[in-house]
Amino acid sequence: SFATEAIDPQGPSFGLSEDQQAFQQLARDFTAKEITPVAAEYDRSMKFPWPIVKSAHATGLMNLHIPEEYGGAGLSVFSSALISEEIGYGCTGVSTVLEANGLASAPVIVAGNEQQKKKYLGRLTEEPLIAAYCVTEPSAGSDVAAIATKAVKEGDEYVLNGSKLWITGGGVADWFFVLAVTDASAKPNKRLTGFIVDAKSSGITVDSKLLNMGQRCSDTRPITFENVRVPAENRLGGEGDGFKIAMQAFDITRPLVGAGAVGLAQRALAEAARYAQERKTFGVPIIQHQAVSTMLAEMAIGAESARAMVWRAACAKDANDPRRTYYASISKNLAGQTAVKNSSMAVQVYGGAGFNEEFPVAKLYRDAHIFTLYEGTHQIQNIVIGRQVAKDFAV
Ligand code: CS8
Ligand code: FAD
Repeated sequence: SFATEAIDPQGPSFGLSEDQQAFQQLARDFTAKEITPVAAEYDRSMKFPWPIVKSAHATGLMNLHIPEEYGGAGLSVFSSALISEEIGYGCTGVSTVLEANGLASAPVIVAGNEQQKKKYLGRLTEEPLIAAYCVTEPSAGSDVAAIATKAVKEGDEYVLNGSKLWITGGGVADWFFVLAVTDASAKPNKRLTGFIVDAKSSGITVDSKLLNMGQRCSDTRPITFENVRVPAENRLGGEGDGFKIAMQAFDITRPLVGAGAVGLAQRALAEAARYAQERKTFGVPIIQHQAVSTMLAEMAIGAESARAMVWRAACAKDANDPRRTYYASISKNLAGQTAVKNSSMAVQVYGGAGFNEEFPVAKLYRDAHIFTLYEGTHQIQNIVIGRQVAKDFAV
């Protein structure tokens, strides 16, 4: 019967190992000391948070999934998610800065040869450097297969021409992962090839930093490649492998982006719950008004369920589960929506103060929306999920 059913110690568990608790605590302490106190000022100044990057690098909170043989932390996606949530709790501008490095290094981890990994992953682990992932273009974001940047082979080099848009870390990067068309006549997902491009290569123009609604310390830029010569040894995998490499990177990073969104959702809950116990109306703290406590309950439901889904997706990737892409999309979608909803409810709980930048929740509200856009929009995650559902229930 149910009552006597043995609990399988190898089965699902939400308990964290000692190591995982230690990573989580390290990130929590780092966030409390080095991120939360300065988050509002970085939001205002829009400066790139170099001091935080350097300190995170020294503390071992960057380059989490780079394998140890290249100097990285060699952490599972699950443990990385624990850390991303903590950092996102302090400031998702900062978590985006740090995660974008993870995104740029993911194609190299997935498809790089030994020499490429040593050189480019090694650089990131030796020094606090930034790398950027250049896929999106002015005329193609969701439809990755439709990008137009070209790479033409000439001898033992490729010549790159084209424009990328919305590139996180674009103005501060040491190297780029660039996706380009190598065979325009091939079927859409065989047209593309991935390259590692040194940022100092001649022919690269990085435009001014874009003024975004939120996450303003993160550096987002347009980048143009004009006759940029890339050594053939910097090609990742074979010609035509680029689309799949770019997608495989998302299997790692979508749960981690989701984790950052959970951090924001949890922060919104914490700020709102504290405020609701201090602010009084009609003679009682507003938390005693059921309409307010219901908002807090909904925020808690959102944060807890999004976290559970992020953990599920991270474990699926770590286990190389064939459904990892599906779970990654569900986690990113749920966590992104939850961040938007929780930050919106936090503004509501604060009343007029929620609309004012002196209080923390206005920033959360502005920072949240990007989670439904970057790393694949809400609608694109639903396409990935919907395709799996159609397969699961094929008639
Ligand atoms: O185009 C795909 C997509 O995901 N679009 C969204 C683009 C996106 O997410 N962009 C994000 C840019 S980076 C960014 O925003 C960074 S933000 C800053 C850092 C943040 C850090 C906090 C799509 C719409 C899902 C699919 O496109 P289609 O053209 O329909 O292709 P498919 O038919 O689905 O697939 C073609 C082939 O590729 C294979 N595939 C697809 N996904 C995967 C994964 N792993 C391995 N292989 C994959 N995940 C698929 O199986 C097809 O293979 P075939 O052999 O052709 O059958
Ligand atoms: P579009 O693709 O033009 O979509 C517009 C709207 O149409 C969206 O609502 C979308 O969901 C919807 N839509 C599109 N196609 C469909 C469909 N088939 N079905 C239903 N709805 C659809 N990119 C990088 O490569 N590297 C980065 O580092 C990076 N960082 C970013 C940082 C920021 C701050 C921002 C804003 C963007 C960043 N991006 C980056 C780009 C981001 O991934 C794209 O903006 C995103 O994938 C959407 O592409 P798009 O903006 O071209 O929108």
